[in-house]
Amino acid sequence: MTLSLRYAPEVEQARAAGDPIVALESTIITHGMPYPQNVETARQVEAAIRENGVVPATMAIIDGQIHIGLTDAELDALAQAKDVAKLSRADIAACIATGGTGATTVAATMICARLAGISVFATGGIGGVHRGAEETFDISADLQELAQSPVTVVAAGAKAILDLPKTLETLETLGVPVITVGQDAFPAFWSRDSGVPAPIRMDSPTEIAAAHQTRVAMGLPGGQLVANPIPAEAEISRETLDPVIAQALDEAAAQNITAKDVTPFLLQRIFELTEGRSLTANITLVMNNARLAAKIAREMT
Ligand code: PSU
Ligand code: MN
Repeated sequence: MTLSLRYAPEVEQARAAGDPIVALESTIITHGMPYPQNVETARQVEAAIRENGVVPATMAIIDGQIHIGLTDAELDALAQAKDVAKLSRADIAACIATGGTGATTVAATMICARLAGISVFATGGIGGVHRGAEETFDISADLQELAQSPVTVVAAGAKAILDLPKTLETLETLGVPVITVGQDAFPAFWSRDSGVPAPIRMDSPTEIAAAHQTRVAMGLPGGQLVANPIPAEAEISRETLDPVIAQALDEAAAQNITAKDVTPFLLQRIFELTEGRSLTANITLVMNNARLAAKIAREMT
């Protein structure tokens, strides 16, 4: 059988012209932010990529079709839809085969990007090893995907809802380069410094693009995680967030939230408990990642 990919018009044009493209995920829209800030942010992120001379391609599965880039109407419909499936590596093929609709996580977006030949992807934060994983075995499929699909993923690190040292250990075991930008410490999403050192530091998009292309030339499978710290003026300190995260984790345990529901539940509770401050920071860091991803994509073409 052959897979049919449905390209948005501007993505189709960019492909024909050999222009750079940056992939974007859709779970951040459906499960990561409330409406209408989710669609407003998605539009701003796409605009920031275009301003840098690059074409954005937001991924989603709609009625069983892999969409590489969404029209504005599709983006809006997805942002307003209720009970959209959250698709990772394990569920994306079943959704396509049964004609379903769903949003792509980091892992599923990397799979779509690979199919479309797109090498750079911007998002907010990646999934990782959850706190208490030694009991629950809850480790995001995003980590395995980074070991398999040749996509450079630009994120603001990983949230402190995760176990960051275990996340970095797992990435090392999987052979995934973790590159911080402009500092030595691994960033913790809303905070610039997680207190954990990162393995590699690079200060320019040129170096990051070269590192990606070197892996490809060597035949090494998998991508890279680029950890780009949130801009200082938007950061929320760890002291402010630690009790909020602790409360959200306690509530998740008390309410027996498990599996795919854990990350969306925690994000929603942290949004509520910070009275929206976490969302403002989230929007700023995604925009910052989009701009860096666009620069890396330009270096690769
Ligand atoms: N982390 C965030 N924001 C998000 C997500 C993670 O800071 O929106 C989403 C991404 O789509 C990521 C997914 O791929 O959650 C990870 O889910 P899980 O932990 O269930 O693998
Ligand atoms: Mn999980």
